[in-house]
Amino acid sequence: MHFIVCIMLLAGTVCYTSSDTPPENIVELELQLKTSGRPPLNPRFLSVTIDASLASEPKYIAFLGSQRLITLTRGLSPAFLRFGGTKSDFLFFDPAKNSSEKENIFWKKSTNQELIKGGAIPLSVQHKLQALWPTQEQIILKEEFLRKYKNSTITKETIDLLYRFANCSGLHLIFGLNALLRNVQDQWNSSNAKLLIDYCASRKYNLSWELGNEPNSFKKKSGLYIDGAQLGKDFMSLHQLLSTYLSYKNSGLYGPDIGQPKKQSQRMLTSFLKAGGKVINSVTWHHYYVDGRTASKKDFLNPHVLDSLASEIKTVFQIVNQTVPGKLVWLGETSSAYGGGCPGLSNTYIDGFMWLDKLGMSAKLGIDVVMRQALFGAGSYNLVDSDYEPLPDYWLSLLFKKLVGPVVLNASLKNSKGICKLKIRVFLLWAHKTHPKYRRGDVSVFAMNLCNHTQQIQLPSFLSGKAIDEYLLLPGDGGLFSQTVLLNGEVLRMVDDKTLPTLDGKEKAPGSPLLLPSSSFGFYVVKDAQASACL
Ligand SMILES: *[C@@H]1O[C@H](CO)[C@@H](O)[C@H](O)[C@H]1NC(C)=O
Ligand SMILES: *[C@@H]1O[C@H](CO)[C@@H](O)[C@H](O)[C@H]1NC(C)=O
Ligand SMILES: *[C@@H]1O[C@H](CO)[C@@H](O)[C@H](O)[C@H]1NC(C)=O
Ligand SMILES: *[C@@H]1O[C@H](CO)[C@@H](O)[C@H](O)[C@H]1NC(C)=O
Ligand SMILES: *[C@@H]1O[C@H](CO)[C@@H](O)[C@H](O)[C@H]1NC(C)=O
Ligand SMILES: *[C@@H]1O[C@H](CO)[C@@H](O)[C@H](O)[C@H]1NC(C)=O
Ligand SMILES: CC(=O)N[C@H]1CO[C@H](CO)[C@@H](O)[C@@H]1O
Repeated sequence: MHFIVCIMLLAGTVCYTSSDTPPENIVELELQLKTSGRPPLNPRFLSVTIDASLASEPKYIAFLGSQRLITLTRGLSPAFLRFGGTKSDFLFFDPAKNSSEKENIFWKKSTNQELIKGGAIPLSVQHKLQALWPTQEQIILKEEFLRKYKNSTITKETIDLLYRFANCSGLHLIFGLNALLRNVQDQWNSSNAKLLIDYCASRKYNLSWELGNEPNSFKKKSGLYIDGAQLGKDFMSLHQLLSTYLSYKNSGLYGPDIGQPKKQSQRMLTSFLKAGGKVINSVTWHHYYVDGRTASKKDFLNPHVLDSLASEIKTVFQIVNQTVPGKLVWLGETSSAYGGGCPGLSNTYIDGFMWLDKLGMSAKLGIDVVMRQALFGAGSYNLVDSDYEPLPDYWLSLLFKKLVGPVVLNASLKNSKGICKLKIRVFLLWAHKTHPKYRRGDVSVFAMNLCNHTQQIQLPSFLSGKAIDEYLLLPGDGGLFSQTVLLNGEVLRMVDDKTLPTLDGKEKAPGSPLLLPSSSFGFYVVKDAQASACL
């Protein structure tokens, strides 16, 4: 069959016939309709975190009272909301203290209570918090930089506001308990955790638990060394404590939130899992590609940096396989760059390459949940900035939620070559069967082009008669460093504080070419691909 395809580029129009040798840039995607062998994705596969540093000063937790933030977060439901991070090991719960009274310079005593009851943060309070925030953010980042952490007190209102935020957003809260409260024999002292759990139980809060953050670096952060076997025992005692509550005897318990699996962390993870692995529901570890203080634009576009995740995933699976085979594995905290992210990179369009690649690779390699550090808060790796503006990674996450999963299929590229070989990254999943527009048998493909020229993705011939919805993302003004993103040419933005935009695909006539411009992300839903029939 001969048909003419014309591609309109800024430089002019290029035409070729389908039976000609393909243009040099053509990338043929060989769709293999086989499962990748991994179990279906967790419905909460893409999840988010709030760093515990947001509660360093009690008043800032009121940021979470924003209707706008709740609307944005609800878009990502179902998901987990992990409250944790280094600071969680420096938080002390004081049930007798009223935070609002101490903070009362501009804060009406009743504000928190109103928030908890379902009100939204008053605009005047929000603006005051935002005006104070840059100073607070510097304090938080400095603590991290110096690895010197002050203890902070959290109150019942902290818990209430956090829980209310998760509950209103449709997210399941995971609370990271302080593991650095220790008895003389170095065992975990659970008395403060018990007060906190008592309080949550009294409010009938439904949540899950973690204990400690990156225990491999406790020594650097606090001077205290705790070995993996001891931490395993501590998890056993937390599990024992939870089993005494009707509300929590079946609640989730996740850990040990180990850092990057370098040698020492690998040993710690192994001894932890041997001692306490049987009481956890999933094994959590953390991953960052680069150091936010030194990372460059090149790193964010480097396929070898992206590929480094695969070997770390394999390392963790090997350890899990040898100690607690079959246990689920989560990326319990993860982002592009550690140290709060890389300003100008982690909060712009360019971060999407690391984020989308991580989602695709984690899905392919069997990770059950990926928790993005962070949804909101200090640093530059957040999905939503402190003016409550959703950043490009937010929109990528939203599209992923709406279009992707739960069955992961095997995608691979035939005949990609040259300098672009590693730079076109393609992943394939079953379309979300809960998306109103799509149904079982539809297939989602998502791809990114790190190369500096347009690539064409060609579906195998047996799919050439299928209709396709294309969702093409390109940066807004500012190119790779843009804080906005275009979906099929339109800037994505909220309609109002209560409404997200509808994400519409562009229907492509069967057989029309899929062009993936340089630095773009593409999601394609191939309708009626009959994936189920082929499995
Ligand atoms: C996925 O496809 C690639 C390339 O065709 C192949 O090497 C690999 O074994 C496949 N994986 C699975 C799990 O089928
Ligand atoms: C804290 O506030 C609550 C409600 O406003 C009040 O009942 C309680 O006595 C206060 N506690 C302290 C220690 O002031
Ligand atoms: C645990 O901590 C509490 C509060 O700091 C303290 O009263 C208690 O004695 C500690 N328990 C042990 C066994 O050290
Ligand atoms: C608590 O939340 C989990 C996760 O959403 C859910 O599976 C469970 O049924 C809930 N438990 C109760 C008692 O509502
Ligand atoms: C798990 O370990 C067993 C035996 O040690 C090995 O045969 C199997 O291939 C491993 N599986 C994975 C996923 O590493
Ligand atoms: C694309 O990138 C390669 C190497 O990174 C470079 O050699 C080539 O000149 C670039 N092409 C364009 C059109 O910018
Ligand atoms: C404890 C609590 O506040 N739970 C609420 C969470 O949200 C659902 C509705 O989305 C309510 O029904 C629960 O009461």
